[in-house]
Amino acid sequence: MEKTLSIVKPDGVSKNLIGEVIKRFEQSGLRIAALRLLRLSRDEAKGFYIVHKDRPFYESLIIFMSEGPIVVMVAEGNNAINKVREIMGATNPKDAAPGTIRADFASDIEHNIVHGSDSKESASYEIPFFFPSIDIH
Ligand code: 3AN
Repeated sequence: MEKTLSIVKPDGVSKNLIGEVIKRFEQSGLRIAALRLLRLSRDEAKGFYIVHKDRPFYESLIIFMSEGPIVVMVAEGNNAINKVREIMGATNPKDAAPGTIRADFASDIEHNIVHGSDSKESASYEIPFFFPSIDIH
């Protein structure tokens, strides 16, 4: 069993897609092991995306990710990290496979509805960023 951190980003929450994202995860056999709705401060968003600090889109990403509430969750299952990334689709919705969340709902490469950890290493930073182990069930 593997765990991954997923986020319904501010655009996903404002488009009423919280249930849609969770439904797709659950229907693929993943189990939701932890769940919260919260709003990131600017500093928290910077900390979460610290790996991107030197990328040209970093500042814009921080503004976007702190502009409204998000839903953060831990999804668990076989091959959960890759499974969530398959359900999300490619970062740029123009490249996302038909039927993926980003192909169906994302407006552009930045406003792309969902986040999912991209490796075991990322998941092991991102899960405890939001959830102490006592809150993962
Ligand atoms: P993914 O979310 O598919 O793992 P990352 O980790 O490369 O993609 O990027 C993190 C987030 O940064 C993306 N979800 C997106 O919101 C934003 N982002 C990535 N690349 C760009 C870009 N070229 N221009 C603007 N925003 C970007």
